[in-house]
Amino acid sequence: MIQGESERSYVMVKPDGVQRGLVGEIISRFERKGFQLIGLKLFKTPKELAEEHYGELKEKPFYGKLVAYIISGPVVCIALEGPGIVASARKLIGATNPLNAEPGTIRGDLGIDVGRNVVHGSDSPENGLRELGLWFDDDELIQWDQHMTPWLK
Ligand code: FUP
Repeated sequence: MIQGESERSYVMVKPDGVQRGLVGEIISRFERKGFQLIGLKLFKTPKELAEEHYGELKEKPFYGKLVAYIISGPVVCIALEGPGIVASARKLIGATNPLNAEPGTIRGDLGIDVGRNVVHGSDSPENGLRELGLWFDDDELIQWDQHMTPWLK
């Protein structure tokens, strides 16, 4: 994948979020915060990719159900860049279990089920790069300095 100086995170609207019509709401929260979109697509996940993405959780009892859920419908893959993006995106997303997530966070506002928790966000800068490499091809990511419109400078 394309390497840059700034931190990157892989955020994903999970199948429940797509089916419930929450894509715009979720992308909007990251845009309004000020993070830069560098990649975006609606995507039907191959099973092998879902298994690799959640490889660290292979031994967990919920792993099979988790993979089945992620491939149950299209997801929206979101690549974001900005200073401190990984930790900040995790704050905007909220706790893994939506019942424990603070109001004002995406999961806190929009979910009730840990097995249908609407959105994913990378948990470390290293995983941000790893996951972006899994979900995006190099040529799907934008380097904004080359494309930035003058009125935003
Ligand atoms: P998070 O980083 O918040 O996505 O949480 P984890 O990496 O610990 O878990 C990955 C996904 O596994 C969660 F998004 C939801 C699912 N999960 C369950 O289904 N049951 C659990 O008890 C814990 C996590």
